Amino acid sequence: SSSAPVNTTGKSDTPLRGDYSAMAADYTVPQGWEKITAEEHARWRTLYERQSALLPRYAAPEFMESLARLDARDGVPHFDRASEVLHKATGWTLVAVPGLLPNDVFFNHLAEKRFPVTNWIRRADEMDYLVEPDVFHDFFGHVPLLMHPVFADYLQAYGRKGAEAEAHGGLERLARLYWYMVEFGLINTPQGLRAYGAGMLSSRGETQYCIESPEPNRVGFNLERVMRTGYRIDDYQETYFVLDSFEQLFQATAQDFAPLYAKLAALPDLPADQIQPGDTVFTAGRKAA
Ligand code: HBI
Ligand code: FE
Repeated sequence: SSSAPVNTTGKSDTPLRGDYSAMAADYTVPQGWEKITAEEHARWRTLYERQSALLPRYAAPEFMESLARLDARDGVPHFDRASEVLHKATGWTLVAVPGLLPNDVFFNHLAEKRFPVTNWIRRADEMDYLVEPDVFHDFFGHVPLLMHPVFADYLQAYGRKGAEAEAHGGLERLARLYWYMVEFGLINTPQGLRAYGAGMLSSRGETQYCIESPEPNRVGFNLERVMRTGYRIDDYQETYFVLDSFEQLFQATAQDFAPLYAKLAALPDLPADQIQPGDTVFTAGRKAA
């Protein structure tokens, strides 16, 4: 159903910013790299340098290693050139899109190892926060981990779950899995917790908050717990989930989700600001303590 793109930002009255007029049936568009202005490249460099300064202290090592291989420091990356590097690493390629896509279109791209990257960059007055993902969120936030074989395989497996979720009323649960474990995931390392989620690492404030703040809960990843926990789209997360490894996340998608959706349909949702019995607690947030 390639209907008008659903604005998944949760703000139904916010018109989508991108230009959806010239898109293909799969919502892809030309990137238009040659039309990017020097000012936009400079905005990219500002965002890139600002976030890169935070990575050694806050980011998972796998994220930093992969970002370096993408050679994206000098300006907005040329997606086709980046796709050559990415394809060698994990078989994925990037496709340019005007912005948020309907769930079915988005899932289908992931299932076929194509990552949709928005083809516009935020305005100068949106450097710290913007409602919809732009090229900096999508590329700087998401593409580095697509270079990591296990995480890349997880994301393809996640995409393949899309049709099943649509058929079994599991879309919101699958969206929570993406939100908590692709956008806002933490991973445990010998040096302590580190951020790998795209939503954190493309945001100066949340990169620091997710590791340093006493406010949020930080609890061990558990598939059912994540699928039952609501989330907010317009503020820092109240709970972050922690992986032991990316393998753990990949294994979680190895199972059939249909019986899980049926089981969870009979259980109440869980609030995002509470610790639950059975949680593996890394830190109890200020509210929950
Ligand atoms: N579209 N371009 C784009 N990027 C996303 O990350 C995205 C999307 N559409 C839907 C969506 N994410 C989430 O609702 C997923 O959970 C499906
Ligand atoms: Fe994202």
